[in-house]
Amino acid sequence: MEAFEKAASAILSASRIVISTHMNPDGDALGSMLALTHALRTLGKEVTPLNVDGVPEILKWLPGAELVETLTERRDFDLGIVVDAGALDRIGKSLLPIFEAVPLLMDIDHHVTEGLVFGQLQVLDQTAAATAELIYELILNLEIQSQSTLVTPEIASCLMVGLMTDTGSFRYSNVTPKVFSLASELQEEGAEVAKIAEAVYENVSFASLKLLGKALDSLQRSEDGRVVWASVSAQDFAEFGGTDAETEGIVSQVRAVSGAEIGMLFREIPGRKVRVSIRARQGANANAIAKVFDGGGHILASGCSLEMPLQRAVDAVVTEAIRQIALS
Ligand SMILES: [Mn+2]
Repeated sequence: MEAFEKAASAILSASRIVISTHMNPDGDALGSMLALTHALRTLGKEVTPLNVDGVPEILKWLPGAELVETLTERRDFDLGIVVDAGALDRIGKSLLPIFEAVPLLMDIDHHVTEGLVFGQLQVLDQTAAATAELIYELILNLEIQSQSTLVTPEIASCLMVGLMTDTGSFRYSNVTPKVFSLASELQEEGAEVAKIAEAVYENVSFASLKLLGKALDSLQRSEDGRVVWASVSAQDFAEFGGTDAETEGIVSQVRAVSGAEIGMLFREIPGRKVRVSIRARQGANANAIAKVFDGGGHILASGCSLEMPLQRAVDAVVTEAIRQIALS
């Protein structure tokens, strides 16, 4: 594919490269950014990996996580690369001026939304399950063009994290034969699957498990069982000292209830508003519910925020969800 070759030669011509990814970074965002950082450093490039929120506790073990900075004073970059971001502004306000100032900007992503594509060079493929898939291909192109060996066990591990997390451990509908081939290659290259899975999935904070308990205790469903929801109150957050990010995964457990077509999690962020995560099963539409409350996302995963007390927010969104699901 021509895009990979063009991207690889632009990288080889650059010497001071700044890389970033979306705020609240996940496994694919950081895994992709760090894999590329390792490869470019091997090529002798000066690389500055940035993330506005830094590395979350659960991903601190990633090889190279300590290299990630939240901001830099430098402005002498000759290439900027943004991976897995969806849109340029998702890298965060404070990093935006750096990337708007680079002479050459590259967008590498598997989220492709018309109108949100940016930069002069793009490596975009919405059929890719993870940005990690595209980074691997790019690194292979860099190997060919530079005639050097770049893929190390560290790079393989970083990419495996992206692949594993963006496919829900190879369970989602984005899993293609290519995903399994890539996983196989990465394991050959030294990615330690069991270690990675343990670090990602069996590494939860005490607070997050307590908050999960609170949420599950609050679990409710509509009369016909098609809408299921749970909530975490500001008081729960205060009691266990957990953060919003530590409740991120709860909503998928809510949707997992048999018969649930819509699963929702309400989080009362202390001193702020009520954040609602909405997940749909195939056939239902989470986005249509979120839109009513000025939110958005995808058909299967969306969200919105409401500025009102928790119980009122629950009542409003649940009523709307039940109304919509009855029509579907
Ligand atoms: Mn991704």
